[in-house]
Amino acid sequence: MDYEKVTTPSELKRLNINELDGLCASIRERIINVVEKNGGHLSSNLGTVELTVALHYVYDCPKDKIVFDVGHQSYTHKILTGRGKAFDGLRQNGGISGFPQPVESEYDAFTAGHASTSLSVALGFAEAAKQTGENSSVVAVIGDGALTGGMAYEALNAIGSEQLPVTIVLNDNNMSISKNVGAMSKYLTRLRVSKKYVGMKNEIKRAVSIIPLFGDGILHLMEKGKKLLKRIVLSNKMFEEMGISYYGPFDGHNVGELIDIFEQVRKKKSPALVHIITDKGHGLKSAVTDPEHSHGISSVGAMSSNDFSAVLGEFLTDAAQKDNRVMAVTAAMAIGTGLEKFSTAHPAKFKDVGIAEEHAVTYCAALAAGGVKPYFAVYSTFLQRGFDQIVHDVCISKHAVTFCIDRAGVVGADGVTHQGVFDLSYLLPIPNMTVMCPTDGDELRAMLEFSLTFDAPLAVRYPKSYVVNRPHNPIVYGKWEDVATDKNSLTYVLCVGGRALDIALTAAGDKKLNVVNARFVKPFDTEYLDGINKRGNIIITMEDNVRAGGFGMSVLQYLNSKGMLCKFASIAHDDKFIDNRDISSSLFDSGLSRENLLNVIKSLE
Ligand SMILES: Cc1ncc(C[n+]2csc(CCOP(=O)(O)OP(=O)(O)O)c2C)c(N)n1
Repeated sequence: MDYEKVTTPSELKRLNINELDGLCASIRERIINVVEKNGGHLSSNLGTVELTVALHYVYDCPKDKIVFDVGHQSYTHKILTGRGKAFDGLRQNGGISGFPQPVESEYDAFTAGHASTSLSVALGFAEAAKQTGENSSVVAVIGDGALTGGMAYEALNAIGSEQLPVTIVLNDNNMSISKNVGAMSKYLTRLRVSKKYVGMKNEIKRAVSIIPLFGDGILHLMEKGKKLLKRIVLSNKMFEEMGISYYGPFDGHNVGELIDIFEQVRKKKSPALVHIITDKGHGLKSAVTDPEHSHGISSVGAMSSNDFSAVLGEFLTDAAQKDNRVMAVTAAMAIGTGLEKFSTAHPAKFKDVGIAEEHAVTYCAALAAGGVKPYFAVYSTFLQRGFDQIVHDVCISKHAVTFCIDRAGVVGADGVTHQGVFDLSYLLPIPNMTVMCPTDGDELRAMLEFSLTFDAPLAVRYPKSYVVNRPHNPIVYGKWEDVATDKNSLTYVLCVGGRALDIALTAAGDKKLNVVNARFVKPFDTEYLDGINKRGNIIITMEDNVRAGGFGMSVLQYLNSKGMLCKFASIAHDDKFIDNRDISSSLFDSGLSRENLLNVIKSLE
C-alpha cells in the first residue's frame, strides 16, 4: 500500500489490517528518502512507524489527541495526516517543520521540541476534556530517553493521583540519543528482558488467539496474566503502585498486536501505560547498527564546518589529563556538544545525567562546592530548563561551574523550539555570573584556558560553528579586543560572537569602521565604553540574541547612566519567535547583515 493513497486517518481506517505492513514499508521508504536529502531525525522515526499507524488506526484525531514527546518522531504522523506530499519540504524554509506544530496542522496536538513535556500536556488535555464535557481520548507517546527528564515524573505523580483516562505509550528502544542512562532505564531493561515474562506473554497470546475477541477479552486476560506475573516475576511494579495500569512489554513493530492493545486500552477510564519495545532505526541496517549517529543527520550538501564543539571536546580531554579536578557533564547530548571523545578518554570524569538539565546544573554546583571543576556542556535552548538552578544553586553561592553553551544564536533546520537566542537575556541579569563569547575556535580555547583559573560561575556561549581562526590578544578579565581600527572613523561596532564579527568585518570593507570583539559580555569593558562615549561618535552593538535583556540593552543602560553623548543603535533579534529553517535567512531577517549594518550607520550619521 502506497503512502500516497492514505492522506487522512479516515482513509487509513478503511484499510484492512493485512494491508498495514505494506503501508509501513512505503512510509519507511518515504522517510529514508526525504531525510537523506533534507536531514532530520532518522532512527527515531524509523522506530515509530508501526506505532503511529496503529495509533491513527484506533484513535480519531484531531478530536482525540496524540501528544508526541520531543516531537522528533512525528514524521509518520505527518505523512498520515495530509502531509505526505509536503514531506518533501521537511525542515526547509517555508516547508513543514520537523516537530509537531498546531499552526501547521490541526492534527498536531501540541507544540514540542524539548523533551519530557508530553505527560503534562496529556493530563492537561484530559482535564480540559473533563471540564468541557468533550468525549475524547488522550495518548502521550514518550521515549525511554524522555522519561529521564524531571518533568515526566512531576506529571506521572499527578496522573497517578488524578486518575483521568490518559494513555501513556512508552516507546522503549533503550536509547536516548546515546545509550540511555539511569536507574529508570535499568528498571525498564528488567521489565523487558525477563525471560519468564516473555514466556508468559506468549502463553497469553496463544490463549487470545483461540478465543473470540469479544469486549474486553484481551484486557481481561492480560489483567489475569498480569496478576499471575506479578506474583511470579515482577517484584517491582512502580507504575501500578502509582495508580497507572501497566501493560506490556509488547513488540512495537507488530502493527496488528498494537492495534488490539490500543483498542482495549482506549476503553479504560483510568490511566494506563503501554510499554512497547522498538528498534531505533528499524528497517534500515545502517540506522539499526548505529542509531546514535543516525539520530539526527545533516542534509545533503550541508557545509562541513569548523565546529566549536570539537574544540571543546579536545580541550577538555587534554585538560582532564593535566588537571585532576576537571569533570565534564552532559544532559544526553554527548555527541552534539563534542564530549564523545572525552567520554571514552576519561569515563570516570564524564557524566551523562540523561535529559535532566535542572539536575545537571545543581549537580555541577555541588561538584564545584566539593572541589571539582565541572564543565556543563549544553545547548542554549535546553539550558532554559535550568534557569532557577543557575540562580539559586550556582550563582548565589558563587560556585565555579563553567557552562559551555553550544548552539547559541539561531540554529537553522530545527526551527522555533530550538533557537538559542535567549541565553544572554537570562544570564546577564544574574549577579556573580560572567559571560564570554568567543569568535572562533582559538579564542574558545583561550577562554577555556582562562576558565581553569577562574573561580566563579562562568558561561561561555557560542554557535555550532565558526568560519576561520584569527590572531587574538590574550584574555584579560572584562576587556574587549580591537579587531579592526580606523582612526578616522567615528563609528564603533561592538560585536558579540563570530557571526556578528564576520558581518562587521565585511561591512568594514565598504566603510571606515572600528570593529570591536566584545568578548566579555558581562562584565563588559566599561573603560572602553567610557572612552568612546563621545559626541559625534556612533556606537552600534550587534548580537545573535534577542534585543530585550541582551548585550545592546546592557550597554545602552550603562551609557545612559553615565550620560549618553554618542549616538547608539542595537542590532539583535526582535521580539518574535523565529521559525526560519536556515541560519542565514534568520540572521538576515533580524538585520544581522552587512546591508542592514551599513543602513543603520547611514541613518545615524
Ligand atoms: C530538554 C531537552 N534536552 C535535550 C533534548 C535533545 N534530544 C532530542 S531527542 C533526544 C533523545 C530522546 O530519546 P527518546 O525519548 O528515548 O526518543 P528516541 O529518539 O530514542 O525515540 C534528546 C536528548 C531535547 N529535545 N530536549
